[in-house]
Amino acid sequence: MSETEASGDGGRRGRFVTFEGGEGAGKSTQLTRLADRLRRLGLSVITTREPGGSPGAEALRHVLLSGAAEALGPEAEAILFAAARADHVEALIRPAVASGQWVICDRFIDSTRVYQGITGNVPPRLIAALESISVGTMLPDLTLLLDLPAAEGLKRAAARRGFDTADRFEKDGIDLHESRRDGFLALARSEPDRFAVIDAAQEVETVAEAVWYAVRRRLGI
Ligand code: Z5A
Repeated sequence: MSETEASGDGGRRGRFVTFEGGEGAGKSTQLTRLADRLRRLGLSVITTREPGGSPGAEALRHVLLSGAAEALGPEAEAILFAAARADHVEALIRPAVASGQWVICDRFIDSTRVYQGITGNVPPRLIAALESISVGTMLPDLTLLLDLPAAEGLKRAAARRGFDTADRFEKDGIDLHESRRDGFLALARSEPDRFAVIDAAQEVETVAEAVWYAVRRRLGI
C-alpha cells in the first residue's frame, strides 16, 4: 500500500503521479496539461522532476546530466540518483502529499530501474536497496508510461534541442534507447495496477485525452 492510500485522513487526500518513458516521449508536455486540468477542478497541484525537484537534488542534476559522474561508473551514478531522490522525497514530495496536494513528477524510480538497472547493469539488489532507502513507502499511486519508438522520441528531442549538445543519456545509441523502451514496458507488465501505458506516438491532444482517461479511471476523480 502506498503512503497516500495509508494516510486515512478521510477527506481530500494527496496523490502522487509519475510520468515515465524515453527521451522526447512528451512527458513534460503531458505533465503540464494534466496539472492544468487538475487545477481547473480546484485541486492543489505541484509539478516537479527528477533528477532534481529540490535545491539539493537540482545541484546533483547538473553533476549527473553533464556527464561529470559518468567516469565514476554506473553504480556510483545510481547512488547519486538515489541521493538526489532522497532529498526530493523528504523536502517536497512527502510533505506535499501528506498535506493533501497532488504531486506530479517527471521521472522517478522507474527511470533508475531502467537506465541504471535493466540497461545499465547495476545489480537488482543494489537498485532495490537504494530505492528502499530513498523512497521507503512513498511510491507513486499511478505511473503514466508514455510509450514511443525510440527513433521518434530522439527525433523530437533533437528538434527541441536545436544546437544545444545532447546530455549524458541522450547521446547513447539507438539500440540502447530501444532496450530502455523494452525495459519500461517490462516494468509496466510486472505492475499493471500502478502503470498505465499510453501510446505517445499520437497527436498531443489525443495523448492528453488518454492520460486524462487513465487518471480519472485509476484515481477516481
Ligand atoms: N535518468 C536516469 O538515468 N536515472 C534516473 O533515475 C532519472 C533520470 C530520474 C533526464 O533527462 C535524464 O536522466 C534522462 C534519464 C536520466 N535521460 N535523458 N536524456 P531530462 O530531464 O533532461 O529529459 P527527459 O526526461 O529525457 O525528457 P525530455 O527529453 O525533455 O523529453 P519529454 O519531457 O519526454 O518530452 P517533451 O519535452 O514534452 O517533448 C519533446 C518535444 O516533442 C517537444 O518539442 C514537444 O513539443 C514535442 N512533442 C511532445 N509531444 C508530442 C507529440 N505527441 N507529437 C509530436 N511532438 C510532440
